[in-house]
Amino acid sequence: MPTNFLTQRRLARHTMAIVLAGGRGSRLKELTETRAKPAVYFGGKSRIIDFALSNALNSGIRKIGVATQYKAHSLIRHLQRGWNFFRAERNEIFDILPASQRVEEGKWYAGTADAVAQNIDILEGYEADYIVILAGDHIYKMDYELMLEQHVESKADVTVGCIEVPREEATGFGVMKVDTTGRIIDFVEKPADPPPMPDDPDRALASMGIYVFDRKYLFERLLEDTDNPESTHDFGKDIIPDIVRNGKAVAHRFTTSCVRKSTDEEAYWRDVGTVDAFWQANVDLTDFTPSLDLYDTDWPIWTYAEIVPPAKFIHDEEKRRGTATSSLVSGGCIISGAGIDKSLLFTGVHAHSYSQMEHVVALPYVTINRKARLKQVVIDRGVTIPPGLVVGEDPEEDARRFRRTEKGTCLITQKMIDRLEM
Ligand code: ADQ
Ligand code: ADP
Repeated sequence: MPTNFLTQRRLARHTMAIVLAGGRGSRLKELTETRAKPAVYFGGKSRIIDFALSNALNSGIRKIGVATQYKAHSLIRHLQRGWNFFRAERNEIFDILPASQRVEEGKWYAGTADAVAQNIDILEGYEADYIVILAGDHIYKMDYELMLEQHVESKADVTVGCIEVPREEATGFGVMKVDTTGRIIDFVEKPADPPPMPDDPDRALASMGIYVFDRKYLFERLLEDTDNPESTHDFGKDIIPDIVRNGKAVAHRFTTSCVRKSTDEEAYWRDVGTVDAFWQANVDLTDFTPSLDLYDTDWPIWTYAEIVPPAKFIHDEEKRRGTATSSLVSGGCIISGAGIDKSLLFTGVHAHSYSQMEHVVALPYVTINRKARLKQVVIDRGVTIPPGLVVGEDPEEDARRFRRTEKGTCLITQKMIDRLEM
């Protein structure tokens, strides 16, 4: 098949994306107490799932299903508000596929493969030739067209997106060995002792949980898997290892070149699955040149955003300057006589006079009252920080009052604040 722009466009047009967004994300602690991980806020304006969805859209895919299960309310509301512009008249589909016991009473989605299998009848109606399976919980920009093209050229049964990671981090991933042609010859899900890359003992090749299949092949495999009592009905644990053993699985390496004209310096892919990783990835955006470029007009990240007034910075009555340096400040924020550095403020944050913040990630509609001093914290949506609260200076005190990680990040929720005041 010739590899030209037109061919690729045609592949994307005949492809559906299924975004798996039902997982728990329990390592994000109270941030996922009421919302699924894909619905967690990221980067000042977006939610985590917006990255996978924007990648699909920017790659030319116009048929998308999102499988939801755990604590889906805020996720579904976000999708309805932000992703409702697909039109059946243009042969476009955007479906929310909640676990709804469609196949059998009492049967929720058992694993990721089951989340797709239970919707086969709906997905048949999409009339797509190829299926891209995506996770709704990673931050990255990737052109899936290039992966589709490789899939078709290599005549693989499955093409698995993969990236090099430090070997000690690979225990949380599916880890593969590939031959010189890129064919996967071994795949182990979450190995205790990950096999290293042949040329580097400190690195391993990890699955990104992104898979391309021919639709017909996948649905046949899923129906077989549904009938298999030994299977846990999971892509990483069952489907992929089985194809590696009995079929043809090929690795697609994610590198910078995957996004055309991108200014990103490295292949950026983050699982913001812990409070530390979440805090770090958000604070990284305040760097001089962050590895993730959110200002790239060639690869926009679409989201639902409220219409709010511009951010406002005020000298207060005592002539204290409201300033934010090396920071991202969203619309609707009011910084009044407060000093903010290397922080990321989502929509509608109000910081009052004499408050100081450094390395703070404040989710929408947080209020920081006078004289509060905060360092290395994540503040959940809608929290009111009381006047004079100090966080980030006394580790023991912080650990008693808030969710403090070993690396020193504090997560603050309204419940924790209410407990302080009792
Ligand atoms: P995990 O990180 O363990 O491994 P998993 O829990 O399988 O990921 O979740 C993958 C995606 O599916 C997530 O977006 C999650 O929200 C969603 N999901 C989980 N259970 C679901 C369910 N029952 N219904 C709907 N959606 C569900 C996987 C692969 C590894 C790979 C990593 C990369 O198994 O091989 O390395 O992803 O992060
Ligand atoms: P402080 O930061 O000193 O505690 P406030 O935040 O209450 O005080 O008010 C300081 C200034 O912030 C006000 O004088 C006003 O300019 C601005 N401000 C507060 N609320 C609003 C608002 N809703 N719209 C526009 N400006 C506001």
